Amino acid sequence: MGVVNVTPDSFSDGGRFGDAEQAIAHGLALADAGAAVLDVGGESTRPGATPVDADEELRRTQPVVAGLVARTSVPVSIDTTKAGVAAAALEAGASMVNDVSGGVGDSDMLRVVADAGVMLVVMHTRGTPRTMIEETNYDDVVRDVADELRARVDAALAAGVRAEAILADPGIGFAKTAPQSFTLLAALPELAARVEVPLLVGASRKSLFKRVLGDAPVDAREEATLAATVWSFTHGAAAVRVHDVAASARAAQLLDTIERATQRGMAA
Ligand code: PMM
Repeated sequence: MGVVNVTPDSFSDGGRFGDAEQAIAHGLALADAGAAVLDVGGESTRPGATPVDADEELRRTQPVVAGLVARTSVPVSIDTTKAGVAAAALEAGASMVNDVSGGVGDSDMLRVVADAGVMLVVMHTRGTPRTMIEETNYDDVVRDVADELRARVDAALAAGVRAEAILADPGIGFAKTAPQSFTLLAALPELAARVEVPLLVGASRKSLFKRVLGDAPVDAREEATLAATVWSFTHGAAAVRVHDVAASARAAQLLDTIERATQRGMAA
């Protein structure tokens, strides 16, 4: 999944793609680089970020969703917690909703997704981007995140979303300290087994890498992101959400080749 942020305050691309045409061009480049899905988002979820209203989010995302749907066959996802923004994007041809609130942020969201029959990403978080820094008390972070995520999956199923249409995301950096995020990455196989739907992992350029890289600039987090991609794909994740699609897509291609050779080796 390639990230197409259309926000003036996103920490990772600093609003460089704030203009719709630039965002569309960026999305098309990610599609060329091998993205399987393009994830368009108009509200920053950075810790402490100020919320934007639905009108502003629509103004940012709608032209980009429509432009990408018109110009590429790669499926488009809308990264939003608002049912109205999701509905408008689906109307414009998006085929996936990525909800970082896991369907909790807007009581109409799960119904909108179920009615449209599209794919849904339910991500684990607690509170809102403003409050999540305070919400990191877990008895056992792996078990608690798995249980809370599974509850979100069950709510989506109860609303009529098909099981095959759901991806679950542990929410790296959302209501988690850096050590908790690393613990979740370490426990991906256990999470996948507990949650029982395919996992998506979004670690790209996140601040947890500061722990390892010190104060290196954001661009230097790409190597760490690639390591997280390889780790995720070899430990039970079905998908990753990244800014630099080319590197992760090449790594995925290599992993597929090794996997096929392993299977041939076992069959021989
Ligand atoms: N992270 C961000 C935004 N949306 N969606 C999912 N499913 N998973 C994530 O980890 C996630 C997300 C924040 O990162 P960005 O500002 O770099 O897009």
